Amino acid sequence: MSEGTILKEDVKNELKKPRMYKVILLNDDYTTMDFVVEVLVGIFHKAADEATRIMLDVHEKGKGIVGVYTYDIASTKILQVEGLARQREFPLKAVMEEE
Ligand code: TYC
Repeated sequence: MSEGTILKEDVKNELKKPRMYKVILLNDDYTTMDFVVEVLVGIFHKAADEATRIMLDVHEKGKGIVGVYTYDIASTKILQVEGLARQREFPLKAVMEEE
């Protein structure tokens, strides 16, 4: 079926709530605290104080939820984290989990 075809299912799905995905940030020993805060502000649009709180929580507990998004938004943010981390040579990772 071509991508442009609108199926009855699509119409029905649009009336339902979309599936939502938690983006979870993982701790590691090498990424700097400043870079994690930069990611939380730049990619996840957190205020600086909230970004610092989330970063410290992930640092202490090993992982933490950064936000809840639709599939496309969650996957895009994870790719953006991966791209920025690779550029700066940090091993920082984020994963997603259906709510
Ligand atoms: N644990 C890192 C450090 O001590 C900081 C850090 C926090 C790294 C959160 C990743 O998701 C992370 N420099």
